[in-house]
Amino acid sequence: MDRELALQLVKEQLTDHRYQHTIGVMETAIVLAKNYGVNEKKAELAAIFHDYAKFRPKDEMKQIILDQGLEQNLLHFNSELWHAPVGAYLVETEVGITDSEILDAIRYHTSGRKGMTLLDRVIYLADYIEPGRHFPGVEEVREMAKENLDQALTQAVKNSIQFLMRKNQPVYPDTIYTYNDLVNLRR
Ligand code: DGI
Ligand code: FE
Ligand code: FE
Ligand code: FE
Repeated sequence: MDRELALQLVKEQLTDHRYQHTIGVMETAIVLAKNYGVNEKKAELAAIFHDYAKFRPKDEMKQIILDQGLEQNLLHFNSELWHAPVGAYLVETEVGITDSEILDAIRYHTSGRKGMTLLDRVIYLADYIEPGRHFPGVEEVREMAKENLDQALTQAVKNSIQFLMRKNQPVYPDTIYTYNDLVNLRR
């Protein structure tokens, strides 16, 4: 699928603000993919569709998680997590993308997972550092991302967990597994 059609399909699903974020993730993901030897076309498509389900009603997402046998434990955590796995499902069934690497990068873009592929890493990080993001610590991660993908990713995951903990929010298990896996990797 070419970029123009993909962007057209996702634009209908998003607010203008979220569409601008998506463009930022796409551009960032392509730079990271070039830099770290990841398939640029897959990075482009995964980035374009990563937030495809962001504005689906909660009830619809919940029903998909139940009916399609997605990870049921998601239902016990913040519904903000649901758009990633539900997005992977909808991008396959509504858009017709079947590439499992692209679908996985969408599925794990919010939590990460143990054993993230290079494409998963590029999309997670691009989502975190795209130019429209402004929060404490993002500039440090942007700098790291130029030199070392895993160092930048580890910092991003650490920041995210610390952010959740400061707000007394539960941390989804995959998010913790991602952190542990990255820290073990560097030993
Ligand atoms: O969809 P985006 O806003 O571009 O970004 P995202 O998909 O990375 O994150 C969406 C939201 O999910 C964000 O507001 C923080 C939240 N989140 C991420 N990891 C966890 C989480 N919430 C909980 N409770 N636990 C997590 O592990
Ligand atoms: Fe997201
Ligand atoms: Fe993210
Ligand atoms: Fe996003």
